[in-house]
Amino acid sequence: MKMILRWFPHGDDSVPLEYIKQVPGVSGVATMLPKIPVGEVWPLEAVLEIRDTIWAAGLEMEVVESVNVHEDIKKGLPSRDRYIENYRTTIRNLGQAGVKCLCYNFMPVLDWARNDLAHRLPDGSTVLSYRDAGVRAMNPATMAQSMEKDAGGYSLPGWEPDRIPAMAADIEFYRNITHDEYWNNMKYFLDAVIPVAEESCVKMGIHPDDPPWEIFGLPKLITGIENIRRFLALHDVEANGVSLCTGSLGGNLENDLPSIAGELAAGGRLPFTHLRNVKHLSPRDFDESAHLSQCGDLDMFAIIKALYDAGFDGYIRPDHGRMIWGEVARPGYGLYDRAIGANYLLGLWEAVSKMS
Ligand code: DNO
Repeated sequence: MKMILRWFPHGDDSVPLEYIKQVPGVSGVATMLPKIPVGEVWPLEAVLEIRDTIWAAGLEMEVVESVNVHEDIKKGLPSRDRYIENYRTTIRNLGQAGVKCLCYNFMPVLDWARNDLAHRLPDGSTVLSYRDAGVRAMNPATMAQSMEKDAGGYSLPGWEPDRIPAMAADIEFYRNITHDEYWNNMKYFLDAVIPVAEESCVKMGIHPDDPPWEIFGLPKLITGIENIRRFLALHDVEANGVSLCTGSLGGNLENDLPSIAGELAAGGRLPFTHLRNVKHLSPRDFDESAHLSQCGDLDMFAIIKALYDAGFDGYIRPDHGRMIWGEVARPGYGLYDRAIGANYLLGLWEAVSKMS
């Protein structure tokens, strides 16, 4: 198991690599190339340049996150083949640079949805929160405006400004797509990219849908274990895996996270996990919380134990942290609370490993 943190390049992160290096037990970062438009190739030189920057700080770059899938692929349009070819080239380039895990998602239009990125908790910290009625009163454009207001000038992955104008038309488009058609579009993509991932020694890990239920009438596929099994069966090889995000799947209290984590890790289909806790106010209303079990609804000890017992040997990153101690950073991605979270999770891992 390796503990990593997410880091955004090109000066778009308040947290320097040198500070991440000082977090005990953290071996590397998950990064991305945000300046490359969705659908275009991540050129080898650009990937190597960012890898060298990360290496110079004494950290590893074995994981990339948010190699986003062009909407035409998800929609199944004839133009998808060009974008799929680009994706295959990107995977080869990443493999050549030593990347071992690629985290992506197949969510239509939206990457993740929250209606408040700076919800204040009684202790004065702020967190990302989801209120179902609030979300349903919005449309993607108003949600984007509200997010931008809270984002402190940082880009939000999946909510890049150039994506916003097309969102309303895209949502309309998906109203005419059935779930089976959407599964077929996903399979068409996997058929083309998974063999390249295998050749390139890159494990693909799909990120679950966040929240794990339908909003704005959009089809959601990666919402629970039944659908995850269906997804894995589309290509029954290790390179076709999951980036298990406990905070995303944990939005639905019916998802049994320790059991899902154990099943995926035991099957060798779990290259990456995002560990985050959530605290529900009702089944469809929740706040992201500090990572500790006592702060949310998820039992982090049970999740870590399930991973350990199943022989998990992938990457863990503490997902979104709270904003504390006056830190000013991209919502969810400050240093302080993620560093606390990483060391809490490492502590659980050490305890479980020594008890076993
Ligand atoms: C949210 C992140 C997601 C994730 C993408 C991967 O905070 O976990 O944006 O990186 O869904 O494609």
